[in-house]
Amino acid sequence: MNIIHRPDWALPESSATPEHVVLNRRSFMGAGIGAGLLASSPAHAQRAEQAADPSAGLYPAQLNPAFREVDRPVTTENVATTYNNFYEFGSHKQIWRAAQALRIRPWEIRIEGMVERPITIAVDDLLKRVSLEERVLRFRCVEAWAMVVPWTGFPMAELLKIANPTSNARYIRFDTFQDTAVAPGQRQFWYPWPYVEGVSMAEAQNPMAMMVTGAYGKPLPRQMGAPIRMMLPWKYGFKSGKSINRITFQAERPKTFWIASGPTEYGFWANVNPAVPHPRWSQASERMLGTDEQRPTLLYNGYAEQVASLYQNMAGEKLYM
Ligand SMILES: Nc1nc2c(c(=O)[nH]1)N[C@H]1C(S)=C(S)[C@@H](COP(=O)(O)O)O[C@H]1N2
Ligand SMILES: [Mo]
Repeated sequence: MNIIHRPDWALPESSATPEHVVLNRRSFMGAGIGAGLLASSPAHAQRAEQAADPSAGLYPAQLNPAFREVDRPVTTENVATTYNNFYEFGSHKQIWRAAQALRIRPWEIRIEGMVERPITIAVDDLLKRVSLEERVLRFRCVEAWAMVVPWTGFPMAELLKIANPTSNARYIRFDTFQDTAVAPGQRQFWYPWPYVEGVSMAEAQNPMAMMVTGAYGKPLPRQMGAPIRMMLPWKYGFKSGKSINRITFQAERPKTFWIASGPTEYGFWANVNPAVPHPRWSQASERMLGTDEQRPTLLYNGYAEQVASLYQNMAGEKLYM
C-alpha cells in the first residue's frame, strides 16, 4: 500500500477503496445528496434517531470489565462514524450521509431455517430479551486500517437461545436488508446482493462473538449498521455484516457476499493474521484510523487466547483469508 503517511482525506479514491477492486468500479457521486438534507452532521443525525428509537434508554450500557481498553486509544467518534464501509450506500468510505436514508424502525428480524420454530421478531422486542453490555474492542479491516470502538451489544450465544436451532444446524447465515429505494449501491447489479455473512455454530457460541446495537454509548448510527449488526473482532471487518434482517440456521456453509464477489481474495474464515498477506497487500501492519500511526497486526487481532481453540483440527481450511 502506498498510503501509509497520508491522512484519509488526502487519499485518492483508488487507494482508499481497495476492497472491491476485484469488481468493476464505478462511483456514485450524488448518492448522498438527498440524504444529506436529512442531517447536517453525524451528531445531529444521531439526536434525531434517538428520538424515534424506543430502545434508546438502554444506552449507555455497563462496561464489561473483561473488555475494557486494551493497548491503544479509543478512536475518535467523529472519525469512526464518518469513514465507513457500507457498499449498499456506495463503494467508497464517505457514505455516512447517504446511509441516513435507511429507515431503522420498524425493524423486524426473521429467524428461520433449522430452528424449532421460525419467528419474526422486532428489534426492540429482541432487546427486551437480552442484556446489553459495552465492550471496547479492536476492529481490523482487511484493507489494513484499524480502530478501537466502544460497542454496545449482547453475546451471539444469547441469540441462539432465542432461536432454538436444531442439532442439524452447523452454520448461521446473516443477511443485510435489501431495498434499492434507499440503498443505491444495491442497484449495482454486478454485486451479489444482499450482503451475506456467516459463522459456524461454534464461532457463534464463543463469548467473543457479539450482536451490536450501539456504539459510543448510544444507539448504533445507520452508517455503522443500525439497528443491529454482527461483531467478530478477531476476524477482518467484512465478516461483521450490518443492518441484519434475516438469520438462517443451516447445514451448509453460507456463500458470502465477498466469496461470491472474489473467491480468490476472500474466504469464509477470514481470521486476522499478520503472516498471511492478502493477494493485493500485506497484512503485517495496520494504520490506526484518524492517525498516521502504524501498528503491527496481531494474530486473531489480539484475541487468540479467546478464539484460537475454535480452529484446532482444521487442517486444509484457509483460516486467514
Ligand atoms: N451490509 C454490509 N455490511 C458490511 C459492509 C458492507 O459493505 N455492507 N462492509 C464490511 C466491511 S468491509 C467493514 S471493514 C465493516 C466496516 O464497519 P464500520 O463502517 O462500522 O467501520 O463493515 C462490514 N460490514
Ligand atoms: Mo473491510
